[in-house]
Amino acid sequence: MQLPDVSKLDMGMRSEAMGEGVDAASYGVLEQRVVASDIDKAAEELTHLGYAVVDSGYSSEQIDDIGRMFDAVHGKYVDTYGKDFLMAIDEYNGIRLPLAFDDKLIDLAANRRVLDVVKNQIDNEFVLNQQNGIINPPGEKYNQGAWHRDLPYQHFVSTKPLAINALYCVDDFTSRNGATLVIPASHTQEKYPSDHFIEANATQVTAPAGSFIVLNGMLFHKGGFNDTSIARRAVNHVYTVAFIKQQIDIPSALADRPIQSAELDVLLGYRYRMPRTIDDFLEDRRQRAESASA
Ligand SMILES: O=C(O)CCC(=O)C(=O)O
Repeated sequence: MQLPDVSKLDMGMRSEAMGEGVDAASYGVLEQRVVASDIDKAAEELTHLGYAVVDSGYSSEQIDDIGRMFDAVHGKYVDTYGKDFLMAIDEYNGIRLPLAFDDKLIDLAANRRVLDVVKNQIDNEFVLNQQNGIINPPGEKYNQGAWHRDLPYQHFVSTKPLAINALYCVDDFTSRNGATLVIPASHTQEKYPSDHFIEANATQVTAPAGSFIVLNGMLFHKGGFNDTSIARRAVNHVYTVAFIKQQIDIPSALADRPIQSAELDVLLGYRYRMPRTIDDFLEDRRQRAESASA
């Protein structure tokens, strides 16, 4: 029996994975998790570490299109709400619910690979709670550059995830342009960790444009400092169990326009709107009973 000499473990290297070729020999193991697909791999990482990188499956043309769409939507957003106003409320480096400005961003929120991972993590139906365009400006602080959970002000641990984030990388996420930092496994603890723990364990997640950085919604994370001359752009999605209210009422923001698929009806929250009256509640029950018996 050969035990590692702990005095020789380099404590500064804990965030670096051992990588391929690691000797996986073990003893005393009766059960091992089986990973048969990319979804299983992401699920295992999400469960243990709280984060995983998932490829969107988009072509380079599609990735470039999303980049152009992002800039066009930011332009419309600033025209609609005004640069001075957005700057005054620290909202200039973002876009709230960009899909309300361009339907193609609904497709981004409904990316098949991401939805399959979310389905794996959240039992039962889930809704898109929010979609936010994020701009990490060069050489400046911005509103996502401080540690937070995407269910902020919450200090509990749940046995099953209630929220999963998928941060789409519009641009390459590199250490120089401030790729997202995470505190691994912080979704498993109620409290925000100590400064010591953060310094020793914070990990930067670099990923090419077209990837999604998927997080447990309770994992502490933040954007890094962008030390280049070009903004780093992203689109964050938070998917939650349906009983958590959406950040913005998405069906209202889409002016209640009809949605052509049952999956989007659920995802965008049309199936889970808060009934305003008892009559509305009972009518919703009637419709559910009718579709269940159809
Ligand atoms: O900009 C980033 O990398 C992090 C974004 C973020 O923290 C968020 O959208 O919640």
